[in-house]
Amino acid sequence: MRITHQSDIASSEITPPELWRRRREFLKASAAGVGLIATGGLLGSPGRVSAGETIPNIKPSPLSTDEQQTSFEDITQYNNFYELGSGKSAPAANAHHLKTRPWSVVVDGECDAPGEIGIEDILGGFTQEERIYRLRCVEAWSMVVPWVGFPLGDLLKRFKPNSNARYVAFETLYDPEQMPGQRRAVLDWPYREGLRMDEAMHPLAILATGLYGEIMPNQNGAPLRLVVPWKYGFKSIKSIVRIRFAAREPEATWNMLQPDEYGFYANVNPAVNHPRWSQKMHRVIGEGWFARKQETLPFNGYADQVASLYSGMDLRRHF
Ligand SMILES: Nc1nc2c(c(=O)[nH]1)N[C@H]1C(S)=C(S)[C@@H](COP(=O)(O)O)O[C@H]1N2
Ligand SMILES: [Mo]
Repeated sequence: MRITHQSDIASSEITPPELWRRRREFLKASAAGVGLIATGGLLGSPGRVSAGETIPNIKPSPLSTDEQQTSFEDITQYNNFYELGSGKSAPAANAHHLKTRPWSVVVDGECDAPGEIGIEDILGGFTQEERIYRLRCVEAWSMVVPWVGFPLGDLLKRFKPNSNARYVAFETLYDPEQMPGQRRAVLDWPYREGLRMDEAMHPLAILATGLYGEIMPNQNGAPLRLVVPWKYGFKSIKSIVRIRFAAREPEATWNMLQPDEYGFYANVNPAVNHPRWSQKMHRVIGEGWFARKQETLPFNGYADQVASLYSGMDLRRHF
């Protein structure tokens, strides 16, 4: 696998982190040709893989739930992805605007080996597993998704976080041309999220590259999105282009917008209600609007594995 660390690159080729977004603009403007050749080492090859293609050699994970899986149709037609529109069906309708090849993720901040990794190297360089997790939205609905992905910690370790790295910050692509929702200030773009370092290193936290055995559909956060099964869905940031190790708690989009409604931790917690509705029960997508709601479990059912991360913390205050 090829990870381009900043130290491996001739100094003339190093792109200061604050310029990476502009380089993307440049690449887009210059179409294939010259731009890609000039920065080929940084971005990796523009592969042909796209949504709908099968991901080879997927290993089943013992960390999966055996609950009834939500249909592919519901998972890909009922989405939250404000960059592609604010209704549940808008992301699927606008999915074709998003171009996911070439794609790369910059990893920098408090680490000894900052750099950049292309999506082909992410797909080929980490063992892709099927992890069936329930995704719980703060809006009190859930679905069970057979994700394809790998532990987030496996990728983070390659960039050698240093002892100041207490948090990990994530950013979604900012490109209003591809993301029609970003043409309006619905949210403070780019979408940002963060985890504490120990949460990020927990084996249940994954980076997902697909679902139902196939390359991730755009509306679900292609080509790479976070999935943190013990937290509300808004933590699971989509279409990631930057990961930054940080000393302080990073900004998180919904938390900044409405801090009394969306906490930084956002652990699934039936005992702490959203100010406008209860979090005790939730609707299961696919069971129909009139089906009985399900009881929501602390940490979305993963208390045995993750509750110890929060020992000594007041989870009503740090919701
Ligand atoms: N970049 C980005 N990531 C995002 C969102 C978003 O609007 N933009 N919505 C979040 C919310 S609120 C939820 S519930 C999940 C939904 O994921 P799904 O559409 O794959 O079910 O994505 C999360 N990740
Ligand atoms: Mo959500």
